[in-house]
Amino acid sequence: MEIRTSGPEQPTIAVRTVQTQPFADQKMGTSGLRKAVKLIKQPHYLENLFQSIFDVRKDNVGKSLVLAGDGRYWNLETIQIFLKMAAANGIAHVKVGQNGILSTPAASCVIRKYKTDGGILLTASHNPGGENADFGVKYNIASGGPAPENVTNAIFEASKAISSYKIIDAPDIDISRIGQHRLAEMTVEVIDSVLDYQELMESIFDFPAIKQLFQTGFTLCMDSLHAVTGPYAHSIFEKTLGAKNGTVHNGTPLTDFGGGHPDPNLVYAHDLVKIIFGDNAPDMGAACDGDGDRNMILGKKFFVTPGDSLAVLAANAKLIPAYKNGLAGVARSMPTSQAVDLVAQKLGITCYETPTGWKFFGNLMDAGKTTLCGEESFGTGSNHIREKDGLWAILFWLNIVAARKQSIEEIVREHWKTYGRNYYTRHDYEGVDLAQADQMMNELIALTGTLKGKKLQGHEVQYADDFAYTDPVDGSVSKNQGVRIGFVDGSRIVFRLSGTGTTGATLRVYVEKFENNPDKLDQDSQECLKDFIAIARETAGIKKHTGMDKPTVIT
Ligand code: VG1
Ligand code: CO
Repeated sequence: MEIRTSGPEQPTIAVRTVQTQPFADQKMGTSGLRKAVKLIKQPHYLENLFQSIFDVRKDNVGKSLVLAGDGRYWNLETIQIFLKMAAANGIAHVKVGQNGILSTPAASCVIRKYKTDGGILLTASHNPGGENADFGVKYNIASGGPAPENVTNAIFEASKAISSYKIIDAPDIDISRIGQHRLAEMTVEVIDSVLDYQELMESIFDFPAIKQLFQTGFTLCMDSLHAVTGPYAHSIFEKTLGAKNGTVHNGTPLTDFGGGHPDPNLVYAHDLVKIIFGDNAPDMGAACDGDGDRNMILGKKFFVTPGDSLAVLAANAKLIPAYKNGLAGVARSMPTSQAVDLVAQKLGITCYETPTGWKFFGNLMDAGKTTLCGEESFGTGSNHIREKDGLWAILFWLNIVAARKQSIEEIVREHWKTYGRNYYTRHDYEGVDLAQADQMMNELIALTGTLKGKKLQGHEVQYADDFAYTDPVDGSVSKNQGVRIGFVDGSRIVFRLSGTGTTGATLRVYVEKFENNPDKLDQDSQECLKDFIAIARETAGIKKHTGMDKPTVIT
């Protein structure tokens, strides 16, 4: 096949078909494919993956795609490979963020706004970046959301059978300047990374009220962790909303995120935590992850758990212009705290419980069944796009604070008084031997059938199962989504293995306990949950299988 470039005087650009061998490990996990950079760099590795995606899409000729990235190491090289392969596969138009920067929520926004046929997101999200760290590829469909399991499974099957890929030989495209370029018959449009996304935020929230809040002296410390949200945060908070210069910390995206873990939690966002719990702390602290879809919310010397955050957003949604008429429903991933369920009950709306991973919310939002969604892993979002959205969550909180004229701590404490408090923690055991981790999960699954009615350290088990989900919209079934043990007193333990790691296995243990005694709303979470943490360790044989006495990360 030959493709002619625009002018008749231009030489024809030949599509080169390159012979290749399949890689056996291109199965996407919870959110895209994540691998160590050194694996991604193997000859033909990314090309095989991209061709598998094009082959599964089938319909490529004349179509348009969005190409996004979080700025990590190997993004720029990958962008050039992808563009040349897109041109060779007949794609007509690719929108790429300037310098390759386009956050995951911004990509979802652009896909939807311009009705493109999907997008490729070059990110390993919260995983560290750099030459000796991780790289990743997410594939989103035309709805703007992550490809569902049937699509990622098909991509995996294609990747195991691939024998060749298509690419054109052409000079690299300059993506540092906004504007249009030609690549054979394809147009490459370099777009402003922030513009479309910021416009969407302005259409959802009461920007004048938030501006007013900053004018009255409210202070925010936003830590972008040297990842993708820096340019967005500078533009939205400092330039548009009038927060003082210096509000945004670590706002320049770096290929290695400054050597840190771009994961917004109390462990990895330690600099922000120090500021928030130090002297002269700002009124609010916030952070986002590598690709901008996660958020952490802090008040002055106060941490808001992701489960509480989701519940507070749901309870206060009517204060936000875009949600003033109420919510269609809410949804949370299974391990996420049940705090939002209580709000849904009071609002008289349905709360859906899905497996871990944002892709499971897509159908619910498309079908108009849910407006807000959230995960315990610092992910919150709504039907404004089809990804979780870190800056959106921060703006939501700012808008609530502006409307209620109360501090973040006051808002959360009032929430607990009304609904009770769901004490919550997640314990991660990282770097576990893969075979041991599988064996532990299998033993747990076998145990589930025997636990009902039994007392574990004095607490009676109400149910125990291996969570399976039937999508209420398309009927698809997802099995083995984690083991849950529920107790008669409403407490809950969940075990599952991570699907985003790149070395060994990571066991996640989620522990939750409900408390509505007004005198017991101010306990330390780890202390309050210690019985159930001990039950979890004992029941799963964590020490035996992992050799670890304590988790590597507690959130
Ligand atoms: C983790 C989180 C999950 C989240 C996923 C992608 O998955 O637990 O809630 O959707 O990361 O987030 P796992 O399988 O490792 O538990 V992101 O911001 O890294 O794309
Ligand atoms: Co992310």
